[in-house]
Amino acid sequence: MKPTEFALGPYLAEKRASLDGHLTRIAAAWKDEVPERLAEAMAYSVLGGGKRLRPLLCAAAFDGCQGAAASAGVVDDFALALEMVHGYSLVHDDLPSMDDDDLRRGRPTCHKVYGEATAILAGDALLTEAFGIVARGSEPARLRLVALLARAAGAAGMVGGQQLDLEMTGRLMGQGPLPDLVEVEAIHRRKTGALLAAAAEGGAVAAGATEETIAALRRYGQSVGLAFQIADDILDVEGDSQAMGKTRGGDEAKGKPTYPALVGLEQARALGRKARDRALEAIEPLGDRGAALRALACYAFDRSS
Ligand code: GRG
Repeated sequence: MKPTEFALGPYLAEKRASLDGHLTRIAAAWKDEVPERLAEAMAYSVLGGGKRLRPLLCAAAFDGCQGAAASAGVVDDFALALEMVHGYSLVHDDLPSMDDDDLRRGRPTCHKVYGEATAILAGDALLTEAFGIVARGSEPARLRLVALLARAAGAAGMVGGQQLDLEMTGRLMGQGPLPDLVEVEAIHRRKTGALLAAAAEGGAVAAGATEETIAALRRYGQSVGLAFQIADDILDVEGDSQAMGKTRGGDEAKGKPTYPALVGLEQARALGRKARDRALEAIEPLGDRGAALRALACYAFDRSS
């Protein structure tokens, strides 16, 4: 089956509706237990749209590995946690001390609405709650998923990537030497790729897949992460600001080390296609069961927002 032959739309719609339902219920529970302004800022940050790519990758990996219905609670919790960690990272990334952005998902950023201190706390709370959700059951896979998420989101993963990104941006603004592709890829592998790879790998772990399949899903997720990031860089040059919910050209204005800035648009597209193809190759052994994963790899690169 070719990637385009899979009806991605209905699959995504069903998975998204399920995730949004879980998130809405969790946010409703925050209203009872969490100081009002903090609960609002947390809900604002996870319920305000977004492509939900990480939970979708996780669900598709679980389905592709024929996860059993008995493990559905585990994969649903991991998918929720991924979206909450992602939400936290966006809230903190938008802060004045980081990227200083006013707009996210077509709306004012969390700190613009709730103030900087509450935005920091909302991010902290989302991160912490995410781990609580993965750990809230007794299935053995949950422990491995906690460790997987910690490694992907933590200092050697997303947080480390953000640190390298800040240092590189500062270096470029200070007219320091231009980075090479190896350096840029190292940043993106951590900053964006680690969580996307954990999403695919985690779906396979929740499904109880073999170590060989789990490793294949990890490779798939890493390549999807790279293709996704290259697409993000290209969209920043030629995407539609309204569709993206943020202003085009932000990377260039901030002196970000992007693929088009380094190698030009054509070469960036070629690198993105290569990464997407490596992702498709990694899941070949899944055969027809990998249809949703194949469609998602293509979407990660060919998307318009
Ligand atoms: C602050 C610890 C910390 C980390 C921030 C993810 C991240 C690390 C920063 C986001 C900066 C950015 C715009 C990166 C480019 C790729 C990316 C992660 C875009 C946002 O993710 P999407 O497109 O967002 O999946 P939606 O809104 O669709 O959920």
